[in-house]
Amino acid sequence: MSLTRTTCPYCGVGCGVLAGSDGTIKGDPDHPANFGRLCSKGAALGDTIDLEGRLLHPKVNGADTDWDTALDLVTEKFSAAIAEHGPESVAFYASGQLLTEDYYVANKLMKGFIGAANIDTNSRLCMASSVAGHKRAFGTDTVPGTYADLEQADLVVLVGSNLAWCHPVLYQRIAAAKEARPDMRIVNVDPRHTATTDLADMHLQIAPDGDIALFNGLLAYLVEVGAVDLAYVQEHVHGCFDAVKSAQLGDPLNSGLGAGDLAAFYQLWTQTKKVVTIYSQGVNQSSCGTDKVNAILNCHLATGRIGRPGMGPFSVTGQPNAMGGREVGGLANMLANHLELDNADHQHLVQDFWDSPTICTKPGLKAVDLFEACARGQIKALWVMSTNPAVSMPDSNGVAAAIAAVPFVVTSDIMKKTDTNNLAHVLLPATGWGEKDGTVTNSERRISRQRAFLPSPGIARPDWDIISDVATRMGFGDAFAYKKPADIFAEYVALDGAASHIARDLDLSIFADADYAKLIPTQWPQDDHRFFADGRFYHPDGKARMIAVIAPILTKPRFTLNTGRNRDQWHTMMRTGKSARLSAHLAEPFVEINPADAVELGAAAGALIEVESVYGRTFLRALITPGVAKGQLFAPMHWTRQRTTNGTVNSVAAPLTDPVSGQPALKSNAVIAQVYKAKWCGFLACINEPTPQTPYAAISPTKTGWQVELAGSKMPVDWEAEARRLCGQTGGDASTQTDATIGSTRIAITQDGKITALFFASPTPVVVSRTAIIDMIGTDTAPLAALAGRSPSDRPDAGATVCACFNVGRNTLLAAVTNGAHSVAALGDATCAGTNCGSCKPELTALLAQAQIPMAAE
Ligand SMILES: Nc1nc2c(c(=O)[nH]1)N[C@H]1C(S)=C(S)[C@@H](COP(=O)(O)OP(=O)(O)OC[C@H]3O[C@@H](n4cnc5c(=O)[nH]c(N)nc54)[C@H](O)[C@@H]3O)O[C@H]1N2
Ligand SMILES: Nc1nc2c(c(=O)[nH]1)N[C@H]1C(S)=C(S)[C@@H](COP(=O)(O)OP(=O)(O)OC[C@H]3O[C@@H](n4cnc5c(=O)[nH]c(N)nc54)[C@H](O)[C@@H]3O)O[C@H]1N2
Ligand code: SF4
Ligand SMILES: [Mo]
Repeated sequence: MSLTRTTCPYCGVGCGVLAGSDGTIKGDPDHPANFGRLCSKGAALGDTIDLEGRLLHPKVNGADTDWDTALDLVTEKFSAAIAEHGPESVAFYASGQLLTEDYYVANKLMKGFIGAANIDTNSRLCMASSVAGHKRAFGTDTVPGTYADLEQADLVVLVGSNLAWCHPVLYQRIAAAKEARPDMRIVNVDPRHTATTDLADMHLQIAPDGDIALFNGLLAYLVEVGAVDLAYVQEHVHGCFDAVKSAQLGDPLNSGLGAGDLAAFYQLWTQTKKVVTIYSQGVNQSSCGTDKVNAILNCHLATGRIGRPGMGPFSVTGQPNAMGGREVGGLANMLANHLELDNADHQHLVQDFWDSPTICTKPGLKAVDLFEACARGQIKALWVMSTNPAVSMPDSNGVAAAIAAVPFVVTSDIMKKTDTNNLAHVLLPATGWGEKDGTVTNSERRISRQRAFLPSPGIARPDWDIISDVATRMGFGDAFAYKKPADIFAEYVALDGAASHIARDLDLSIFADADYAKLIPTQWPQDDHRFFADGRFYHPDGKARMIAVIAPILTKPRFTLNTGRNRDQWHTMMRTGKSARLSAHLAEPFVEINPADAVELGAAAGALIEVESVYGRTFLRALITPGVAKGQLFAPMHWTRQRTTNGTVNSVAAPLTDPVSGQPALKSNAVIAQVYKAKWCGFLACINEPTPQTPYAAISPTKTGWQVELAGSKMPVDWEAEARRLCGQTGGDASTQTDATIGSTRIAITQDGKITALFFASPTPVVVSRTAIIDMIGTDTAPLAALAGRSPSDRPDAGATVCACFNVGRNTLLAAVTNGAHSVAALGDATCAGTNCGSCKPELTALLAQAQIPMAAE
């Protein structure tokens, strides 16, 4: 089988992948991001490339149609809206998961040909505060360092980043560096304990949004102990030391940390020259996100610890092409190629280069404002590309209603059924990963190729091609006559050349003569380049700016809902949700809650918690853990209306934004919480895809079909009818067992001697081994034995999946620990767990720690 060299479509680490059309997936040993490593999501890419659920034909109002019909309609509606209401009456909402070529073309059409800047992207929810912070400090949106810096640092500070789960291969590179150099120190700044915390020497369990107080305190400390690099600052930086001296920047104790923790951290930081600060959504997704970024950058600038080996701030990008989107100017307040939207010279340059009839001269609507404009009726035609805002935006029910209010909505997606597609008039089938060609830029500015290794399914077309076709139908054919992605990439590089006289960081000249087909992963401006080593920044005077940022006064609602990610799911699960092995890691939306709060609410383990805000409510399974502090809750963002009833987290998230960047504060939502008093709870495993309508349900695929967790508010009159309705099975035999004393019901449905559904209901959360039940679906286990809920003795219950690559469950691992496997390596030898992608290693470490507590006490 010949393998194609391509790049992983998930996170911003940008790992190289060798992929085959038979689903073979291997880490590319030659790719400088991962040197052959992959994480669980990357390793499971082969599970997600089937055509199940794919959108294969354009649809207009729900019916399949041909491209001409669909695109003529899109063109007519957009053109009519522009003619009647002006260019600002239409909008694109794009994505950091588009390839650079797709993104470039979408931006060009909107800004140069439609003539408005109403193109914003999900990067607004992701990187906008980093972009704004970079620009304020450096004059450009520049990530100064490279991945090698993370390995060369003596101190890595992770702020608001769960690297172990969200950038697993970078995490593994740091973990390996620490193993090789045990003196390396790692500090984790996060209000909760995460898988990343396990690697840290110091966990600063900060109050939500306590970051500015923490880093302002560090800056004050640096001044106090004389650790500021005066020569560097004198030469290269406009400081904010007056503000520091006047103590205007606030009290570090407002970070929520104790004086001892603060002192230990400040000393460590000051004494260690080689410091890298990695930060992510705990910083960006905040109502003071841009200020947080600058509070961090201030400390690096004050000490000249930037742009040198093993030193610097490092904003890790989330999506595979978050960085590429920033380069081509995909946000509503950027132009293209790091050129300024509000600079007349830049406008003219881009307009001349594009030879376009017009050019936008003022910023467009940022994501939250954009959907509010939709709700107000201001947007007459909206095109959503490669993102699922009806789930991923805060106040997602409000956003869904806003989209529904737009007279004409188009989506381009690879999947048929998404929460956003359900609101659109026209669905356009895009080719997905493995089927399309283009480039992506990762967190260290490295441009890599994605290459096709599968045929295009149905009549799906690449995003750049769909957008160019609409541009052509709008009358702009000459400017969009691309035959292939290489043409677009060449134009993007040429625009950079045309702007080379304008002082910017972006420099693509290394790609000027590149052979696109053979392009190897290359950093701009060149490999291993670090910015600012020479102390030259991009403000007109060449100096960086420290910004005096004031720590906010923190309010304390009864509960602060923090949100984020699971190890094995990607955003709204449109791809990872297809994989049974990825879904086995955490199969249900949950909320982490502190034990003291659980007691206060009267929530036992496994209870459903109803979390409510002024925007909506959601039901989440209680995961009681001291890892979250009292008064805080944490829930993952992944579940959609496709996979749950009432389990979507953004239905309660507030659309509050950072005033500078417009990024929503998705990490701290004021909510109230109470136990949801269900009349009954249920668990169903079955072969058919279930269609629950209970107040709470969460569906996920299993290796034998589907599983559903349920909760109902009304006792069904007929349990068998309820079970049959849930799993959509009218035929076959049903065996029912009831236990009147505890009010439980168990039903097995068999067809032709095989078990097709097993249903369990009781007044309290169902206690039954999920893996054992799932394993019995499709087998000829006797119904009564199956209803006993235990694995047949020849198939021991493996427990919840920990290692997704080899499907190793918790019980199997605990058995191996009992049998003497007392290290991660020994567990790997005994069970294979952790020996492929290594993403579960933090959990193996935690499991060993837990399992050995009783032994240590003996
Ligand atoms: N498995 C997986 N990996 C992914 C993704 C995915 O969906 N799944 N998505 C990708 C994308 S697009 C992105 S943007 C990245 C996100 O990667 P990360 O930012 O690492 O992930 P999150 O879980 O969103 O949030 C990180 C942490 O911020 C903490 N936090 C919350 N509030 C605060 C605060 O006030 N201060 C501090 N210091 N910390 C706080 C949270 O507790 C959380 O642990 O992941 C990328 N990688
Ligand atoms: N509460 C909360 N909400 C959050 C976050 C959080 O931490 N907490 N994080 C935010 C962040 S950082 C991000 S990045 C967003 C992500 O949120 P979204 O971008 O909305 O989530 P995805 O599920 O990645 O959506 C991608 C869509 O594109 C489709 N798709 C995949 N490949 C292609 C392709 O090649 N072409 C086209 N046209 N479509 C394709 C997929 O099927 C899917 O429908 O969520 C944000 N929302
Ligand atoms: S770390 Fe995992 S998800 Fe991220 S690029 Fe690498 S393999 Fe893909
Ligand atoms: Mo993101």
